[in-house]
Amino acid sequence: MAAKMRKRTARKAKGLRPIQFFYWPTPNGHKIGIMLEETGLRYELVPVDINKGDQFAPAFLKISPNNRIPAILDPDGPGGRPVSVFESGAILQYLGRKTGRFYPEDERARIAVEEWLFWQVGGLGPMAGQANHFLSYSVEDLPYPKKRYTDEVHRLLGVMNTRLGKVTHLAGAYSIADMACYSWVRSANRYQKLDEFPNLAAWFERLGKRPAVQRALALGKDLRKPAMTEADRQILFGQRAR
Ligand SMILES: N[C@@H](CCC(=O)N[C@@H](CS)C(=O)NCC(=O)O)C(=O)O
Repeated sequence: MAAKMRKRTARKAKGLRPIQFFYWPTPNGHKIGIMLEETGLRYELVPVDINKGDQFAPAFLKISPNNRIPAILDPDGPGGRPVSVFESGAILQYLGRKTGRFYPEDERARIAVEEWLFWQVGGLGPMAGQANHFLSYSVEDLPYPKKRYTDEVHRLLGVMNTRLGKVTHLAGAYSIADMACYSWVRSANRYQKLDEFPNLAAWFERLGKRPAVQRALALGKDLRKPAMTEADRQILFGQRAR
């Protein structure tokens, strides 16, 4: 894995030793890129090529037992000792606590952030992921799952739109909840126009103008592949317990 995972210093800024960011340019990867860029923490990008099976390397599984990116390894974790974190929501919360930014300490404000963060990791992400799968990756054209998941994404975008009619950001102030949702709205926007969700469209445009968001989306540009091959498909789909 070490050979495959090229380490690069993505951004030199404040902080102690760089956080290792186990990454691939996907919506779940972008979320953490946005938080790292927003906070200015020092980090190294460690590409995990999920199309080639890097996510099954034993060294990576020690950090991320679910064989999924993103994950981080912070050499300066609690007590000054290294700590690794997997699951994007847990990573965002950890980085929010570590920096004291985008994750308020006030209990009511924190509850609002967590509501929308968990709403993303338990709802918008999985549903939009399944919609993507059946629209773009399934070899069979299956109308029922396509409709089921795109309907659910549509419903969820409507929930966001209603919320964003009352507040400028999901939890009031810009937070890790917005960062988590942004890349999945971006992904859904490939097949779902946002015109019918004006509050959501305005939020999406506002976030897209943030320099940190733009830097995060540009990360790993050279890693992206034009199209999925049959070999990639064999690795990514049909996984069962090992
Ligand atoms: N619940 C996880 C989901 C992470 C996830 O699904 N990551 C995908 C890329 S977006 C992945 O690593 N896929 C590799 C695979 O399917 O083997 C999180 O929020 O971190």
